[in-house]
Amino acid sequence: MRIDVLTLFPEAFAGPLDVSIIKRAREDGLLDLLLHDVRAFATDKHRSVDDYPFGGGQGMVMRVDVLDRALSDVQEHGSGRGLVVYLSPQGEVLNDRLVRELARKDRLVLVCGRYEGVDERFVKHCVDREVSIGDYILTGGELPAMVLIDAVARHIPGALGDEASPEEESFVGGLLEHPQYTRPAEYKGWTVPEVLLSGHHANIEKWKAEQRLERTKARRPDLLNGRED
Ligand code: 4GX
Repeated sequence: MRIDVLTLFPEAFAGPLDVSIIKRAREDGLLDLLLHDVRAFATDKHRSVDDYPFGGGQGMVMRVDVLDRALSDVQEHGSGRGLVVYLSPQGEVLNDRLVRELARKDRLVLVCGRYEGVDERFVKHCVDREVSIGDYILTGGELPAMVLIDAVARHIPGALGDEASPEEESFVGGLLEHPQYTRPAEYKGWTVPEVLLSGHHANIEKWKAEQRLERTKARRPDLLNGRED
């Protein structure tokens, strides 16, 4: 999978995507991540990428012409235009279903906004999906883009290695995970549920299923109401 990111802060992406599973997926050629500096597509002498909002109001808005040039240039390279995703609090909220849908694409182009957002004409004419990572406001779309990249990359076949499969994890059955324990079996008098030490596999599976259901009821009853949000 190829992911292109349009951002004013390409340097923000160094670090989080250079460790662990994502690092290995990139090294193995499963994930081709390309960062593009939007400011490189500014044409005036001040290299301006934003301007005052028509109709007034606080803050600045990212210019449609600069973003459109940046996107067109990126789309001229590589194969296919890719699915263009704009990260914003106005988008549909990211969940496991949407992550899997995006993971099936050959190419994604992620657009990160700063300031008060981007000119709506860019969203209307150039963006395929507007996606939010949750109902809170961040200072830009870079962290949301990194969250999306991380969540999607785990679903690229081979990215988790041979041992793990995303099919065996939380949300696959629409439920939360059961609690996990490891050695030592007792620490400061803190014990592990007896059943997990019993070696009785049928009882263990029954206990895990009960825990998943009870936790979901207690913590995320919304997940039980007809699947998804
Ligand atoms: N999930 N942000 C976008 C710029 C902006 C401001 C106003 C549209 C309207 C966010 C989120 C998020 C911060 C990214 C503001 N865009 N993105 N940015 N939550 O908070 O995705």
